[in-house]
Amino acid sequence: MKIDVISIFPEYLAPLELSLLGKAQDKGLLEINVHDLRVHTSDNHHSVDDTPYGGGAGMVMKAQIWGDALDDLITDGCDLIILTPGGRRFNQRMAEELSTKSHLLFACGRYEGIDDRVRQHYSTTAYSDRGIRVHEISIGDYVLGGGEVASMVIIEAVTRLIPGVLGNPESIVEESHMSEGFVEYPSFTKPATWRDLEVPEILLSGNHAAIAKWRSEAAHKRAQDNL
Ligand code: JCK
Repeated sequence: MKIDVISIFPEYLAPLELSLLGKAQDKGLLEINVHDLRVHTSDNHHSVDDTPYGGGAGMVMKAQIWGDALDDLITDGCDLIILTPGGRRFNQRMAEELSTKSHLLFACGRYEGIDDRVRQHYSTTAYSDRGIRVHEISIGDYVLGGGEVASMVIIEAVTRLIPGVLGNPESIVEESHMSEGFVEYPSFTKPATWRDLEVPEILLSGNHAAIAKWRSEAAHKRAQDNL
């Protein structure tokens, strides 16, 4: 999978080069490239934003600069992901779907976001005929300062589903069964007693059917408590 990320703060995306994802890139399973939006500015001040038509607070990122940046990176069949607080809420199902794609292109805005004509332009048939799909995604109901952290969240959730990127394909299968109605059982490791707290005895029994039943019940109890 190839991933491109465009931002005015490319150094914000530095963690993508580290650890798990760094190794997947060394193995050739993944190629992540981060791009500085400001290389597409032509004025002395390298400005990427301007005041909003219709008035109101804050600034809006200019369509022309984003168009130039995206034109350089967009490919046939790619998925363009625009992070925005009003987008479709990201979930595990969307992560699974995106993990099957060959090229993801992330547009990380700042300020009040990107001139909407950028989304409109890349959503036209000229692009859909080339297999290019545009997604507006939000990672949750809270307001961030920009799309950078959101894109890292999505990249982490998506790339760990690519075969060979995560060490443990068994846990992926387990999670895919979970992805509707999200349930998770509590986990324990040695020692069996810690600060007077005991590991549930059933987990030491070796009775795999009983353990599976206990975990399912514990998971559903926890899911209820989260409502
Ligand atoms: C991308 C700029 C900052 C802040 C204006 C918001 C009413 C618009 C996100 N889950 C998520 N939360 N926030 C983001 C996100 C925020 C972004 C950008 C993603 C680009 N900003 C910003 C405030 C507003 N309003 C509600 C008016 C943008 C994701 N993914």
